Amino acid sequence: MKKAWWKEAVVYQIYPRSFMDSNGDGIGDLPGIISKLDYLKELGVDVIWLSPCYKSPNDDNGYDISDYRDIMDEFGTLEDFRTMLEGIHKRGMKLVMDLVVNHTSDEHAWFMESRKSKDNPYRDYYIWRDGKDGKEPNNWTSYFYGPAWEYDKETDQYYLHIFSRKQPDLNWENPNVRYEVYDMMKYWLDMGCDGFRMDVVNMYSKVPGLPDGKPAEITGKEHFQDGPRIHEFLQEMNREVLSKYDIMTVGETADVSIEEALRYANNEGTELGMVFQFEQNMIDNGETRFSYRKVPLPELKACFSKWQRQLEGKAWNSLYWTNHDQPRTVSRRGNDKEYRKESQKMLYTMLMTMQGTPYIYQGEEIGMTNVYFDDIQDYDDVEIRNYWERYVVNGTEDPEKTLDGIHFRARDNARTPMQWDDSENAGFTTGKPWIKVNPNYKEINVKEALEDPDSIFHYMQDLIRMRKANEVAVYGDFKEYEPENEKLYIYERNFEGKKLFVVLNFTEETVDFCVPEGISGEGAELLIDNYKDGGKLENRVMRPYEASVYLI
Ligand code: TEU
Ligand code: CA
Repeated sequence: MKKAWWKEAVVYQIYPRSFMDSNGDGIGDLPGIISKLDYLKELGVDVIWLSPCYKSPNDDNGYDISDYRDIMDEFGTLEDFRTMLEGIHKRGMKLVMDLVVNHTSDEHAWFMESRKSKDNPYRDYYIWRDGKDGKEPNNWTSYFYGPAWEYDKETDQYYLHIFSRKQPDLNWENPNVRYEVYDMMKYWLDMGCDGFRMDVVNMYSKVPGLPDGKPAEITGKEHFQDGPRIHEFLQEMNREVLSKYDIMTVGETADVSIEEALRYANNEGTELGMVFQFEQNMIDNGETRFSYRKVPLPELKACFSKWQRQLEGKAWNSLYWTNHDQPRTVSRRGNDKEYRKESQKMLYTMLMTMQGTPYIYQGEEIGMTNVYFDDIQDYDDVEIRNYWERYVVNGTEDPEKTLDGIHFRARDNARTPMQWDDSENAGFTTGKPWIKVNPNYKEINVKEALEDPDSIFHYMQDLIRMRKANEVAVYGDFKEYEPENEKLYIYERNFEGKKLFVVLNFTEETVDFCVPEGISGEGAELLIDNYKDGGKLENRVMRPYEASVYLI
């Protein structure tokens, strides 16, 4: 197992639009982040992953970039960026940028040129095709619904956009595109950035001929995910850029299989350092995007345990519960009412005691919950808006049922403003926030968490300290007990003669725990537990959402 600083790090993801507003326009910004760097240092995180802050018309909140080398007006200036980067480094932390190069904004200069004429030098920076029988070139559909093609009458052709129509896909077959991207990456790395999170990194390579896909909710995935040249492109990117810097890279690989993940995040370092698997997010899928199912614990455990065991010694896991595209963890996997604190602490005890790099999304450290807006107009996300338009307004879905699905799993659940204190707008802004603050900010906010010795925040600090003090928590192997147990997740980690033993109660019931064969509780040291009076390692009753970690 090769050691690396980014394997031992704990990452904190900031969604800048919702983190902290410094100038009262209701939108988070870089000076706002700068004002909170001491808070992040106090939490104990090592790396900040910053969601896109580049110039953007914000059709997809910054994931539609119109200038890769400058800062979005609403967030501030390049000067502010340099000040923030300096502030991060001065505190011994690192900054990982979000690389979004599967597509640009349609307001990017390259696309403005490309759409001018068929023989424009930038034409094949994008994917243009003639229609077929007066319709789109193939049957692919966008992640944001509707066809994945937009007709452009100027040149009587369609351009591909697997996301919104304002996010035209770049043509990675064109070496000019690839080398422009590599050049831009060096611009940020030479400025001192410490790596990249790579947006939809497994979608750059499309199957030649762009054949029709099997009809599905997102049609065509099989032809643009893990495409024929993706590993060639990433190995080229690695040779041209990544290998020249001591950086962290993590790929967002929607729907990736274990086999593919082992290629993207292999130990030889020929592509990326690690990837985000999506199996854990799809496990509670219903029949449609905004429907869901309750997941029996053995299924959830089987997913995490498989990724632990099958990457061990071959590749490195990312460990996360949520991000800016997922609902809040405590609402999805825990109990966001009477056991909000216990369950969130238990859930993050799991992340901090597995093999991989743990990611804490902003607000998770204080147990922020889903937002449950009753009025669909209160949601902002292009994905939600398009879905509602297509399947409720112009479709047959029952509004109540769809809204219930949105309450459970919509992306905006993670995008409501960070809750700093109990003053108006949770101290996020003195203006009108771009999206409403979760009404529970009066009870759930950083100020009360810092004052409460038993808060999730203080427990998260202890978890991070525990992980840093015990290499077995980082590099240990993974062995599960009682996989069929429907209430407890029990596993051990081993490294250089140390054994970590973890027992997690995923339910609001009291549950009997029996020490497994071969485990001796004698001399086991209780490292951390969310009830702070956890018992010895012996047969005992686990309380609701109780988490206990022992060093043997
Ligand atoms: O997400 C792409 C993606 O495949 C999943 O997150 C998911 O399918 C999508 O969010 C719709 O639910 C990345 C970014 O994380 C996301 O915020 C962007 O909207 C998207 O790419 C396009 O850049
Ligand atoms: Ca602002």
